[in-house]
Amino acid sequence: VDTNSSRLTIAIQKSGRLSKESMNLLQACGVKFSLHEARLLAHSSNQPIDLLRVRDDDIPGLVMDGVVDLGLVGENVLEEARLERVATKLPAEFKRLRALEFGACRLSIAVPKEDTYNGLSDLNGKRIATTYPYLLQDYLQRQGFSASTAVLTGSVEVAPRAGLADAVCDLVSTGATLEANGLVEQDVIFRSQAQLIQRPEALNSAKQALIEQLLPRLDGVQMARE
Ligand code: PRT
Ligand code: ZN
Repeated sequence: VDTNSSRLTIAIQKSGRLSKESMNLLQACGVKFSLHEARLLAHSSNQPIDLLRVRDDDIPGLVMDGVVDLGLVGENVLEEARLERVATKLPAEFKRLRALEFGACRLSIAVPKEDTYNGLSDLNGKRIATTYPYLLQDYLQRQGFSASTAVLTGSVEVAPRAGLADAVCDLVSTGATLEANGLVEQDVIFRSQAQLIQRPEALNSAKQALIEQLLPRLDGVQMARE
């Protein structure tokens, strides 16, 4: 990827909950693609735009390091990456262009339904399984509590039953997954939706002009969907 070129590079999730809506939104903004499923990079056929299709977890870093110009990613992944990069002294700056109207979910603390729960103080000194240790610890610290974390990148909801943790801090949309695993949602610690972000340094004038042409279209598309 050459970010000095006049082609605008946009990172989107390759396959997952945000992929389809990310592609649909770009297409609705008049950016045409013919996707070869396996390809990392897809060139637009009608605009000087390239799509980089990666795991969602890679998108914040690619934007913050200036490897790509724009990224579409969930606020949860974005804020987790930002906190981690601040803690590890990596570049953590970016520009937020728009909140996007998809990918809505919340990050919540949930406990086994047979456990009584009167608030976060009940988890003091206990262990919480999560994929988002920085968001969780940031929240606990701000609330004045402390708990240890068990970091799992998948199957968080089975951790209490497996004896790995006392509670979970996981993404929820309908609540069906928690319910199916005998967990009760207690505290919402973070609300999320997809975001359009830009790398921190100014772009060359060709790219800047392209963005200024895309944003009003995006606003129009989002307005029409409301
Ligand atoms: O492979 P890659 O790393 O790119 O994908 P991924 O598996 O990490 O992410 P993916 O595709 O599952 O989710 C991408 C983004 O979608 C998340 O980072 C959120 O911003 C957003 N999103 C919205 C969700 C959900 N809703 C959601 N419900 N991400 C995950 N879930 C999971 C949740 O973890 C739990 O397992 O769905 C389950 C709960 O759903 P309900 O409906 O049962 O409550
Ligand atoms: Zn991911």
